[in-house]
Amino acid sequence: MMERSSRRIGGFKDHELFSELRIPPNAFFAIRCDGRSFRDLCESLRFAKPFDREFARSMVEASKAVFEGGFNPLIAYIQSDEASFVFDGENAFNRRLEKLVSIIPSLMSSKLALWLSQRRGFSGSVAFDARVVLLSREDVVDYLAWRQLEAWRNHVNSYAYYTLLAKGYSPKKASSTLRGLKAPQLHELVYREAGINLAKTPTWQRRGIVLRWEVYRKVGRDPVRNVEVEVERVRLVEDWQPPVFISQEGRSYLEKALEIRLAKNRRS
Ligand SMILES: Nc1nc2c(ncn2[C@@H]2O[C@H](COP(=O)(O)OP(=O)(O)OP(=O)(O)O)[C@@H](O)[C@H]2O)c(=O)[nH]1
Ligand SMILES: [Mg+2]
Repeated sequence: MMERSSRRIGGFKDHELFSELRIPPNAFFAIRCDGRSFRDLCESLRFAKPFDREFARSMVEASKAVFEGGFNPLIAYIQSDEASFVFDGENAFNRRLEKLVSIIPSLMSSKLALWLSQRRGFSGSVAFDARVVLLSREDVVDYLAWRQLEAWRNHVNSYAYYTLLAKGYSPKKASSTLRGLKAPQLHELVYREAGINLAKTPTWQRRGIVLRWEVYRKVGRDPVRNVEVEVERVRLVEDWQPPVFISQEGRSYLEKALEIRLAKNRRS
């Protein structure tokens, strides 16, 4: 009996069926995290509807925690309660899927909870889910453009929805009224009823927020020759006014940002 149970204990390694699942070595991929029940969270913390700059700030801080937590995304894109981190064959944890989709959202969750606790007196817990999106190098810009299109749709729909609620519509009536309306009609409705021009709202509400790498020059000292030298470094910057990704300008912007990190990865 004793022998039987001790054989059983420690015999579960082969039950860890998914631990060997890995992202293919040369694939690009995105890990997209999405806040769980953030409608309720934002409601309980009284964040402004449909957009609150402080909430967006907290999402940016939570996303930065991934960069600070030992990961090396090429770029991150944030909109609403979601953040996408794009990687090129990231070597962290040997590209093990379970590790990536558990640690990355954990970094976001713990940082967000801490941030909200310090800024809003929040004492609960928060969670992000995470998924992997396999991409080729050529897919990366289109993937980001897809998420940005989602931001734009959400922006128009949310403004229209809250415009109707402010007019006294019930949530159900507001939803049914908006169903089937085309974008120009939604713009018109928001302009007529709330005096808001949806082409003029803050850029981050329409286009989301980017965390990208930037090259900068720094003067350092060459210890061997004992002379001042200019060196190139990269640093992470926040962009609250990104271009429209499907435009030519937007594509070049993303390609340039990706290339900075890819070049650095190739060197190191
Ligand atoms: N008040 C406020 N709410 C926001 C803001 N940004 C995002 N949200 C909320 O976050 C929600 C995100 O959408 P979902 O991810 O579909 O909703 P969820 O409640 O998180 O649901 P699950 O992701 O399915 O768990 C939006 O519907 C809003 O309710 C903001 O700036 N202000
Ligand atoms: Mg969510």
